[in-house]
This record gives sequence, C-alpha cells and structure tokens, in this order.
Amino acid sequence: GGLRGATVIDALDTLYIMELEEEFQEAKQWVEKSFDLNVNGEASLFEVNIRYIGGLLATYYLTGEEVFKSKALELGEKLLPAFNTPTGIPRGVISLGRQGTHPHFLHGMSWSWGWASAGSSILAEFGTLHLEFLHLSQLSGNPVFAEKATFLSLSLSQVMNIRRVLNRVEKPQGLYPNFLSPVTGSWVQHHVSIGGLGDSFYEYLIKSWLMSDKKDSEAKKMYDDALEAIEKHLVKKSAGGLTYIAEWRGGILDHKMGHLACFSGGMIALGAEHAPQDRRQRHRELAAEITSTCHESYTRSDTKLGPEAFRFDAGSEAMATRLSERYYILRPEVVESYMYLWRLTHEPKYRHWGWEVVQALEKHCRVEAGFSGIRDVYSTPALHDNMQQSFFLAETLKYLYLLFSEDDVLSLEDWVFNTEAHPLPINHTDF
Ligand code: DMJ
Repeated sequence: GGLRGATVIDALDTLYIMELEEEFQEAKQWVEKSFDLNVNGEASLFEVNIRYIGGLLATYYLTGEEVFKSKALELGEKLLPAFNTPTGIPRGVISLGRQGTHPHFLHGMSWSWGWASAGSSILAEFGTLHLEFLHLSQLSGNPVFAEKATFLSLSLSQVMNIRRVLNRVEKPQGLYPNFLSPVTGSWVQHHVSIGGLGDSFYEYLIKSWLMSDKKDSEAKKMYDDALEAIEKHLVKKSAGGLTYIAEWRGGILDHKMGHLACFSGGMIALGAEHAPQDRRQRHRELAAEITSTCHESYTRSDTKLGPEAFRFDAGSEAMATRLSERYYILRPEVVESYMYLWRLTHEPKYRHWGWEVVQALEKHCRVEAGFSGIRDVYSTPALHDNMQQSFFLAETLKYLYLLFSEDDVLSLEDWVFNTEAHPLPINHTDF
C-alpha cells in the first residue's frame, strides 16, 4: 500500500530545470497515467507534503501544466484529517484510504509515530507545512477548483493555527523543543536541535516571511527570536576553532552536529541579508563558519563525504565517533549551504568545495543504476547501501547544479526553496 513514485515526483522539477526534456516527458506521463492517489496504506504527513506536494507545486509553477496543480490539490485534501486533534496540531501519520462515507474524507485517521515520546508530534514535521499549504490554499481559490475551494481554504487556517499554538506555548530559554503534544499543546520533552526533528521548522519561519514578499512579520520575528536563543545557548566553538551548533537536552549540551544541521549555514546566510543592522555581519560570519565546519566534516573523511553526525568531544573535532554515525546517504544539506553561500558572497571556495563533492560522489557513490549511499565515509573502497534516496535527485543534484549556474536560474529574489529544494514563487502581489 501507500503512495508510489516518490523519486519520479521528487525529480520532476530537477529534470525540468536541467532541460532533460525526454526524461521530463517520461516522468510527466507517469504522473498523468500511473500516479494513483486512491491507495490504501499509511503515509507521513511531512514527507508527502515536502516531497510530493512540494514537487508537484514547483513543477506546476515552472511549467504551468494543470496536471501538476490538480494532483497537488487532490493530495492536499488527503492530508487534512491529520489536523483533527484537540489543538489542531497535526499528528505525524495518516491513513490514505477513505474512512467512512463523508465526501470530504474528514473522518480519515491519523496517529503519532510509535517512536515519538508519548504520542507527540514533531516540531520539524508540523512546522514544515506553511509554504506548501499557503500555495495550496491560494491555488484552490481558482474558479476551476471552486468545488474544492471551501475545503482547501482550511489549509490556510490550519497552518495559522499551528503558529498560534507555538506562539502561545512557553519556550524554555526561548528555545523550541522537538516534541509537542497534539492533545494538550505543551512540550513533551526538552530536546532541542537545529538538526533532525527541529531543522526545517526554523527554515520555514524565515522562508514564510520571504515568500510573503516580506509581509509576514510574525514569522520574521519568530525566526529572529529563535535564532537569538540558538546563538545564546547552542552555538559553540571547539578547541580547534570550529564553530558548531550543539543539541540541548533539558539544559545539558550534547556536542554533536548532525549532517541535517548543516543546512543552517545556508539558512542563516539567507536570513542575514535581512537581519537588523547590528546583527547582519555577525550572522554572515556565523553562516560562513558553520558552513566551513560542515566542509571540515567532509575533508576529514577518506571518501571526502561527510558522516551522518559528527562530534566535538573526547578529543574529536568534526568527525563521527560512533560506528552508527559513519554513513552517508546522499544527503544535500552541505551542498545546499554551499549554494546559498555562493549566491550570497560569490566567494570561489564554495564552488571548489561543491566540486570536491561532485568528484567524491562520482568516485564512491556511482553505481550501474544510479548513485548509492555508503556505509562508512572513513573507509575505502566504499561499501554501498544500495539505496538512492529521492532527495538525491530533488536536492543534492539540484543544489549542485545551481551552484554552478548563473544567479538568475531560479533567482533567490523570486523563489524560495521548500525543504526538499522544490522552488515556490515569492508572492510579489498580494494573496
Ligand atoms: C530531506 O527530505 C529534507 O531536506 C528534509 O528537510 C530533511 N531530510 C532530507 C534530506 O536529508
């Protein structure tokens, strides 16, 4: 059961941007003829939103072809039952099949991840809906979709409600913990991370403001305040002079940075351009330092690819210390930061660093059928895991391509990238 074709949908806009016309047509035909939304099984609200809806919306905006819009709207409807909770904070998992006979499927089922503490919802999941849901809601206003309009306008109120809950709840030291109860609206555990479980929540605050053409000042304030708390409590410098962002567990620091957290170099650089004068230079430097630390995590490995997590303790700097953290699954975050830093500074080192990654991918990850993750970045010849994650085509290759393109290819003035690197247009006119 479940949705199929994640790689096809995630790759659509990359194929289009790279002008791979034949492959794009083949993928489009698959969407038209074989992408079946009436399936049973369960799905992650977050993943469906960032990969499928994000991919379809971006491809619609790039090509203007209706099929991508209508599939995005249809899928959007299927996600709404997840919001049926006492607080309106959605749960992480939804069942895709129609439940009961209600025409609007509002009685669909949703539940929390079994691994998330005490039935909680994850900050990076319910906090990463805003960009896509705003576009869904805007598109559903089109008369062609009149029938769906009232239903889909719910998408706007749902994400605004999430923001209300987050604004109201007390933040320990101004920080946002990763687990929130969808029943009570309070935090379930005090684990704070700019990497996994927290990451894209922060990203969507600054990007919501940018996508609104700088009108959504509430999102901007939340971003500025959150970054201030992060700077104060989580940003550290190692003995060897590397800046990193630690994790926080009930007040105790874990001196670890996940590969996922490496997106923050790009995010902070992007935000710095719009930071209050007194912080602008500091944020630019912080972004550059974090990106350089993430680059170190790559250069210190034998494959020149970075581990899933690296630490700054027990004499280690920017290296994985646990066997279980040595793998690389073709993740994009480091090249994502190179792309932003290149576009914003034009310092050639970012292109050099990106080229090192291209070479390492060719050398260690290329296999007959595509590219594969590797099990240990510190050992050669690399052992393949035989998986090509869909974000490799959606993000890693797209960001590398943009790193070596002119600035007007998906200009940062006109587009924001969702957390899966799908470009969504900035609203230069009012919604
Ligand atoms: C992607 O699906 C998205 O970037 C998400 O925000 C985090 N994880 C992966 C890539 O590593």
